[in-house]
Amino acid sequence: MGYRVAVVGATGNVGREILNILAERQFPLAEVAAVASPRSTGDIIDFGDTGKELKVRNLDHFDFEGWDMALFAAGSEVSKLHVPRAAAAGCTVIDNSSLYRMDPDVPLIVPEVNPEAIDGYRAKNIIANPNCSTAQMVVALKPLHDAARIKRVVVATYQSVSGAGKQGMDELFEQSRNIFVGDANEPRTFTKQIAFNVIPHIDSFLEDGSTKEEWKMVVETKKILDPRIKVTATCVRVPVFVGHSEAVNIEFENEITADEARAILREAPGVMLIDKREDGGYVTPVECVGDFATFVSRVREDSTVDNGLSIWVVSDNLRKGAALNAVQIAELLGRRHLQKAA
Ligand code: 11C
Repeated sequence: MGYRVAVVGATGNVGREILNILAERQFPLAEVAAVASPRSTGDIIDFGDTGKELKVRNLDHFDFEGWDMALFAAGSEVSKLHVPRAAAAGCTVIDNSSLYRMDPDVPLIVPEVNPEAIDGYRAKNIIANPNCSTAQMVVALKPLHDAARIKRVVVATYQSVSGAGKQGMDELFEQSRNIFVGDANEPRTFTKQIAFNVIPHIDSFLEDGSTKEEWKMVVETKKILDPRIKVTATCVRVPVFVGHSEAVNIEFENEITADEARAILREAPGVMLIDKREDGGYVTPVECVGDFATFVSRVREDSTVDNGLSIWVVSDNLRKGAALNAVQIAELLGRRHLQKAA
């Protein structure tokens, strides 16, 4: 006995990782469907490294009735069209897009942080998966918040191009090559040259001069962790293929030393502390790729404020930031509500 699970957007960066992770974690499956837009219908894709192949099914004609869960990773426009009909058909949706995240009737879940909030899913039969940069940050913040109450967070992100999909990865690759061979470069996915550059702009601009990516880090952290926490973010795209990094400065209500924070983080669910205070004794994005953990390094006190700490947080944005978190939500949903597994 297992679940019937549909993966929507199965041919994209995140959809492929969802299939890999379902296979890696031996998620109890009765059946898995790879579903995507009509242009991919009939394509054959791997189900992780199980040796099993899946024929891509057409989302426009896919009937969600009888399916236990659908993991959507196809963007807000597709979610807007197809999530309501999947949920109405009795299939619980775990949605990766930003569409439902701030809906008060939709729980926004990071299983290490707010698992109990999943119980609210019944209102709409939808659960939202947070933005990648929020997910990894709240995994690191949660145990520190429990210990010393966070008042304010100042974060600068260093986000990889895979956050912008396969076209973002292709653009970095092509631009790097073009620069080496002397060919011309025209930005397409990004607003400026991304190869050998950094761009302080992710998602659209808001009226106050911040970007939507920065706004998401503020409001999602409040919804998942604690509405009293103040957050200010600067989100930056960097020429890294996979793995988001974050420099996080935290101000606490109560005293907490760097040693105490390290001891707490060492035991925290989902966190891997690598903090040797020597050359190379910290984690960089290339080392986090393919891993499940949120890595924390460079834990140190900030003496410019009362009870301040600075940390460095790195995680695979396609995994903890998207696909892994979605599969962990599916596991949690199974354990708490849809007990069906063998
Ligand atoms: C990026 N964080 O790195 C974005 C990708 O709201 O789910 C994910 C956007 C979202 O570009």
